[in-house]
Amino acid sequence: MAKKRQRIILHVDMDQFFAAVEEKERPEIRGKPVVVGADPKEGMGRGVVSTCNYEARKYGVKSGIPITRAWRLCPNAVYLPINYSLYQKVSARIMTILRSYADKFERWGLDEAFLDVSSRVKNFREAEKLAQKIKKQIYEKEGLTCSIGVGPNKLVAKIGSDFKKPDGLTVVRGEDVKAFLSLLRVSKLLWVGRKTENKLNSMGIKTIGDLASYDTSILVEKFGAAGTQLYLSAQGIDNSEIQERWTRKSMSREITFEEDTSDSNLILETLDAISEDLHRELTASNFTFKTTTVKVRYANFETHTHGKTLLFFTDRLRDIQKIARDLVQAYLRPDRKIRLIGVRLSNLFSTKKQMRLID
Ligand code: TTP
Ligand code: MG
Repeated sequence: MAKKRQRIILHVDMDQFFAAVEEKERPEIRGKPVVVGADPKEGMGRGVVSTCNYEARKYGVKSGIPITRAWRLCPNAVYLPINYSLYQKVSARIMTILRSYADKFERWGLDEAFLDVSSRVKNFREAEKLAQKIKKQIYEKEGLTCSIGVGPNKLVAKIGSDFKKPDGLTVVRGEDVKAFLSLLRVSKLLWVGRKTENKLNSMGIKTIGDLASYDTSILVEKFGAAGTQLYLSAQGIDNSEIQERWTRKSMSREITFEEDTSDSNLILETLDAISEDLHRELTASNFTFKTTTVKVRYANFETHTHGKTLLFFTDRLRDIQKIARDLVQAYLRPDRKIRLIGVRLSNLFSTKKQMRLID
């Protein structure tokens, strides 16, 4: 009788992606700390850091912190605005390379992807060689490094790619999964956010190993259905498939205010209304989504976008509204008037097969 074959999954994550692309484009800034995001305006700027290179991370700069804080931490860094169209072009070329190595392929945002290579390699040893080959090809073609995790499922592969960064390669065989996960902090499990982490810590659960040996019934009592998910993840169990998504790219709505405004109530209410609108379109066309991006244009036409990608597809209105409200917070300033706000949902997945369109 044929034994069910173990899957072999790769997760590829580009290193310091936006900053690395910028360094590639501008040899003169190589080796310097580079911060990509809002304009720091000599410490008076608004908005956040999108990403920065490892040189800048040494000073404590990281994704998501206010640009003013980055400026205080590292005034000598090279500050660059986000050049999405450039990153999109580079991303598309990288994704084409990655796709060619996979039986099943799932792109995740601009700089990550899952590859199911189960039928292309015989074992983890060969998978490791394949991963090296992929790293080499991306480096030769694009001059960029990435980190790769190889594991028996998406969960382990994803944690693996983050394990040794930059330019890392981490291979975790099925039999090593529990030992590999056990010493990592619970926050490495992707759906453990700050709140869940605090709650787990207060229960004495710090590492994934602590979680794995915890009483499941108490987890379910405290976290509901998510408790079971937490427990399974802690065991390194994840049966989710790599999903090729043949889908529309995005749907979006934006509104220009009658009069430029800094009234946060008005702005948040408008954002809720846009979210409702999008939610109607989403459900009417049977889509779910993973990425929410808000767009803010100030009175002087300075425009910012900021996005968040969830681990799972959702179509709930409250997810759209909550994420959009969270994302817009960084741009609400009593002293700055907003001209336009918008929301875009992307990473869409059609729940109706016949409606899937070629991406
Ligand atoms: P990440 O893969 O999280 O970060 P990174 O590639 O810059 O660095 P690392 O080496 O740690 O992987 O995100 C990919 C890109 O997405 C990143 O280059 C910029 C963008 N991004 C934002 O715009 N805002 C954010 O809050 C984050 C986390 C990323
Ligand atoms: Mg990355």
